[in-house]
Amino acid sequence: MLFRSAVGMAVANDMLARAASLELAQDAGGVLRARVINESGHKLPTGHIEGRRAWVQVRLRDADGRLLREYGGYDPVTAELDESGTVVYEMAVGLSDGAAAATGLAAGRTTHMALADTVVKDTRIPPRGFQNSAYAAAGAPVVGRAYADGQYWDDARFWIPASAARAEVTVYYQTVTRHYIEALRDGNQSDHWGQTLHGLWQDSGRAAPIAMAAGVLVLEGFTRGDFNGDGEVDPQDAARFAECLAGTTDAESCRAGDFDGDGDIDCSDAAALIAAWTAPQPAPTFDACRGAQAYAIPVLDPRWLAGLAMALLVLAWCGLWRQRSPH
Ligand SMILES: [Ca+2]
Ligand SMILES: [Ca+2]
Repeated sequence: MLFRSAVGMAVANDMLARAASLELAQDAGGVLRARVINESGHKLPTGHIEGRRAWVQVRLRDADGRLLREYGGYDPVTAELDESGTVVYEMAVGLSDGAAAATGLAAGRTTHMALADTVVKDTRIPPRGFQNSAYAAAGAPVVGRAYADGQYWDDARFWIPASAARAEVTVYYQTVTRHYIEALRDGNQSDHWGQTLHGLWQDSGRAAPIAMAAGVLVLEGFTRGDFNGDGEVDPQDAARFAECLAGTTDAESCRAGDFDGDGDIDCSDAAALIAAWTAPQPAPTFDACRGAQAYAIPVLDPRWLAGLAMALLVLAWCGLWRQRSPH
């Protein structure tokens, strides 16, 4: 029995390893691009909803091997995944407003699959031959990520610290999440099976993630803010940056303009882009940041100056009075 189980796991792991492949590249401006390719004949990952997920884990190290930054970190003790900064490929269902009104439950994501009537998230990577309209018509639309017709891969983009020399990337698959197992346990009020399932999950490694694909990329130097990779921070980059600042383009494609690496494009990045300007043309100004930049610089309001002068006069007068008063 143990032998058959081990063989079954080996076969499953082998299938997982053949279901995805990974291509790594360094884009301009300090951006790592991890292309996860679906090599299977169905969405990746497939199987029962709410239970399974896959994600990209990235470790960026300096020349001495020190870990500078991690995306998609997973804690095997708590079975918690840090979803910020990475892409999680999964499907989630939920209740529409109508279903919520009919059941008295909250609208939105749920683990009560029998009550769900809507897809609130489906970021899974489509297979070859994918057509948005056909999948939507079949009740399996993409939700929360964009895949063009015919696209059977995903490009996940990650911000690279300036001193990073090497990127280690792994695509992980997990059979079931802690959240889902706990929902099953807590939702079972009639017998022991919820608790028993939870115990089995605990005793078998909490559904430890399995590596589907992995790769390493040696990183090269770059100029932050240089979206088009011509070595200059110039008007073309400024135009691209302005789109990112306005939020009219997807955030992941704006990583090259994220000077402080906090995951967004804002006026502090705009100030850094102006400081990094190398083109002969005058550095740009960004209308959206005029107020913010003025706010960032201490304003010498005439009323403040008058108040300060008054305070100094009073202090000086007090000092003088003390000196002259008899002890
Ligand atoms: Ca450029
Ligand atoms: Ca930023």
